[in-house]
Amino acid sequence: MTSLPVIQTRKLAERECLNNVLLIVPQNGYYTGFQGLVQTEPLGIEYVAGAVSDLAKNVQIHDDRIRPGGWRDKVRSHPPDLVGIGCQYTADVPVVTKLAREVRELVGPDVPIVVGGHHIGLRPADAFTPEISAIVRGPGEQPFRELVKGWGAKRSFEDVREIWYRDADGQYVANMDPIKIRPHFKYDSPIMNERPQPRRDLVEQFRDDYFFLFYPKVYSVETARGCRYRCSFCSVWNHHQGEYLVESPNRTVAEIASLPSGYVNFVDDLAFSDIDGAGELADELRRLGINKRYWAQIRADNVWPKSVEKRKKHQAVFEKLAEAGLDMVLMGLESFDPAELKRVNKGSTVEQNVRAIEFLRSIGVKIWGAQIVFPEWDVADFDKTIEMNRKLGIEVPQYTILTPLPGTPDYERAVRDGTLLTLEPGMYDFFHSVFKTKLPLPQFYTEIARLYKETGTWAVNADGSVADQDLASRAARSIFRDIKDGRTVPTAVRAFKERFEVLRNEQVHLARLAQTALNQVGAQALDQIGELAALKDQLGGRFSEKIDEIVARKGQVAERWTERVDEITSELSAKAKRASQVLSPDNPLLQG
Ligand code: B12
Ligand code: SF4
Repeated sequence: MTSLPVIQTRKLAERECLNNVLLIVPQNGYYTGFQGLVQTEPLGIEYVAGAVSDLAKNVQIHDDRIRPGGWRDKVRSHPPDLVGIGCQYTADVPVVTKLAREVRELVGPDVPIVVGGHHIGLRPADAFTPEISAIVRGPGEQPFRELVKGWGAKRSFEDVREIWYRDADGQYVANMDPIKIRPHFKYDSPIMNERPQPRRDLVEQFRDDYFFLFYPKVYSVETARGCRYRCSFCSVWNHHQGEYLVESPNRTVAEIASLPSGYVNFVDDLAFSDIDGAGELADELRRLGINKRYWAQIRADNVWPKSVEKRKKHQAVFEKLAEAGLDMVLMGLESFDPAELKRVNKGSTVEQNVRAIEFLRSIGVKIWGAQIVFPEWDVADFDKTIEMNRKLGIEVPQYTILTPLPGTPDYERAVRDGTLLTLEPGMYDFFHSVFKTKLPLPQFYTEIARLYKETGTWAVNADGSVADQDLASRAARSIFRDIKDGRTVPTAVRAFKERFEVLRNEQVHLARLAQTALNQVGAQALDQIGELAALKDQLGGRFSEKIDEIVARKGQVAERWTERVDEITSELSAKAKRASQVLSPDNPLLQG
């Protein structure tokens, strides 16, 4: 038996200073989207727990996505000295602030409630509520450790860096320098190598409910943090202040080898960018005979660099990764239109997208193609996207509406230009448009459902025929192999197919979106009327009467939109019912 590398982590040797720390993963703030397809372990919170394990007698994680309200039992059994809540997604804000209120009621006024995670570090003001005591920015291990120490020693957060905290007067104090983008890229990074191990043991109680697509009980692994690129819609590089740090392949291999699951997903925003390290990782996985399958997020230009020499080298590494078990990659394709790629500062080309897909296909790696739906799109743009996805045979297409996330240049620009329809965090879920759309909103949302319906591995045309027989057979063979090798079971595959229906069903899209979409439809219509009113003077007397009339009918317009959404929702509901009869989950491509 070949020996495994040892994971080198920082030796923690401080004295315990608190009895109980409780960390809570909030329920999901999303209405519809990928949460139905993927529910993975909360790796970020597990790292945070790992960072304070020597400082508290008892650290607990409660995953409220799996057992809503179960944190109350944990509070009662081990009254916490400090509570941490994650706020990863912008859309989670309403859930997190409500949860903080409920926790405050139960724990009383003297227990600090700390919120951390991707979104909240970039727009902390969302958590400036009376119940929340402090907010952590960026990677949480170090600041949270300092928070626990500060509270244990002095009942004070004054000396803790990278946080906002409430002082004695109830004012929020920012204990940090402004975000500074440092283009610091480090492979075999000591910071990464020495970070504590994630406390997976604390979420084992929820493991049966974690899944990734149709793989049950999947484990997540992080090998890198941050990104070297600067896409204008992406908040990752601000969260990490421009750094890109990769751990040693040894640490990754040791961690993977310690996991019991047959499927592992790398959570890195940018995996395998350290191409030599990726090569070593593949070699080690093969040398040790670790037989697992992997999912990772990559860029097309890492598979298809422009220079021929580089391309040869990179592709040789991807071939080795495929042999070592690389199963599927999420590729940030964003668009098949050069102007749109430029607009989002992607830095890769349409040709690279296409060539990378073709190459990966040739070595048996499946594609999860992440694409942006732009608010200016017309029906023809949706048609073009469907055509491209079918032509390229993208197995798992992901279409999300261009959303200016807090902490991105897109957001700053939109705020500056006043182009946002809403600042309501719940609407920043990638399935609502927060920009004005060219198509009327209900039609825009229906078109998005059509994208999902007419593309992808599980794409079945409205008449029940398979959209792409070749793709479907390939997917079926691959699933069959996963079942044979014990990575998944038929019930998990069936459950996934049922959940996937959500994305393809206009009824679900519209019904779930109707409530909130209405506000937007209203806002959009009112906005247009507002613009018209502003034009009044310029247009002169002839039109001014007409405009006055229209403005007076503002309220009625919003009302009519409401009726129209209702009409469309019920029309589609009937259609979806007919479609679902054809699309029985037991009519699988699996038999192929
Ligand atoms: C992997 C990933 C996925 C995977 C999930 C697989 C998985 N294993 O989780 C997939 C592709 C399925 C996915 C889906 C989605 N994702 Co995602 N995803 C990520 C990604 C790349 C990594 C998350 C991760 O595990 N990181 C590794 C851990 C170690 O880091 P961390 O979670 O950030 O935790 C650290 C800190 O945040 C902090 N921290 C975290 N929690 C807490 C709590 C406390 C108390 C404290 C003190 C600190 C703290 O300390 C941690 C350790 O350093 C992030 C990007 C990112 N860098 O965060 C995006 C990201 C979180 N996802 C994002 C989005 C939008 C989505 C989707 C909505 C996409 C879509 N349109 O459907 C869906 C939603 C899924 C859902 N509802 O659950 C956005 C969120 C943006 C936002 N502001 O809302 C991010 C930030 C990427 C981006 N910029 O676009 N995602
Ligand atoms: S979208 Fe991907 S490549 Fe672009 S900055 Fe974000 S993580 Fe990096």
